[in-house]
Amino acid sequence: MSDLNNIALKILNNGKGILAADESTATMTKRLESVKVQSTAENRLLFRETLFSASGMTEYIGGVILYDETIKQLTSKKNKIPELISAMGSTPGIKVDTGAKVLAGSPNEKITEGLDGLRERLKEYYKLGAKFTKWRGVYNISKEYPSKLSIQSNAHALARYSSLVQECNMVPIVEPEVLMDGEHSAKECYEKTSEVIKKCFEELIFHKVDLKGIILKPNMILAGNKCKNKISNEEVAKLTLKCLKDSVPSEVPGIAFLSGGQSEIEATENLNLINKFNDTNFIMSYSYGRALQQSALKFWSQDIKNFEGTQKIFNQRAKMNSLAAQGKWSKELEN
Ligand code: 5MM
Repeated sequence: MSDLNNIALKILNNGKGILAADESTATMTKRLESVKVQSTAENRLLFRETLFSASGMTEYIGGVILYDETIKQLTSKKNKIPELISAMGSTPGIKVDTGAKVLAGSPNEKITEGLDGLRERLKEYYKLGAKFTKWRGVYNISKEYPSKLSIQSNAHALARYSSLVQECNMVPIVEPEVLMDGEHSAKECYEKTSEVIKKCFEELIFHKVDLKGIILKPNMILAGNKCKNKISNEEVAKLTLKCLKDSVPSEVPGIAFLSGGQSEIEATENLNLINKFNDTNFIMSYSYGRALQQSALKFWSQDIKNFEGTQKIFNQRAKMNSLAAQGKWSKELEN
């Protein structure tokens, strides 16, 4: 087994998943302001350090995706953040894209940037302790979107990123996120997501990426948030599995879903059903941002020094998702 495959498995094995704490400063500011906390570097660190030192990290979180600011910050005890994460038994990772920008030629769509100088930045992150990385391509659905141009150019960027990351001995998380914003049906989400993922793998293979050494981070198949015809959680799980079985090569060791704006419980319930019905060899786990942090952030904002209370809430969410990653969750366990 290759080193990269071992890292991917260590992150996702035994019901573990990923904490996506890689919000850029702009996004983190929105999150903090939504709970009326000032977005200073100290407060961003305080919240994140509170989560990273929670006991749930050891049991349920196999990897943490950091943002550039965080990976360079020191904890209150003057330790390096990646060292804290490793000491908790988890694996530090880093978001390396520089954000989604307007796509020239199709101004209503986005292309993710960050390839220039990436090889040098990767070496720096590796030295700082990162063992895996993340890059997110974003696609919106409407009658004419995502366009072929957006599907092709984001897949190309994800593949170039992945080959550079593997060259630097880290595991790339490949995140093509088809957004849930809009009126589209689940069927449209299924079709567009399948097209997006298939194109990503076509490019990954073309760029000679070792598929055993990546983690795929896709969206689940959901009806748009403004669609009148919602589907059941069982249908979400079945369609998601059907889409992935059909578009992901069997060498890929693991799939870690993003939550994409689902509520905490919805994201847990859907993951649980996916695992109950899972008839593939893929590990199906989580790489949640909002669905792991929302309640903890709300509680923390009431008293930013209440570490234990905040950690208790985070531990519970992490535990519920870990059970869901094994198909062992039920609603009753939430109370
Ligand atoms: C944590 O949020 C990440 C994006 O941050 P920026 O928009 O500030 O770059 C995001 O990539 C995240 O990792 C995934 O979308 C998963 O997060 P959710 O909240 O959808 O589970």
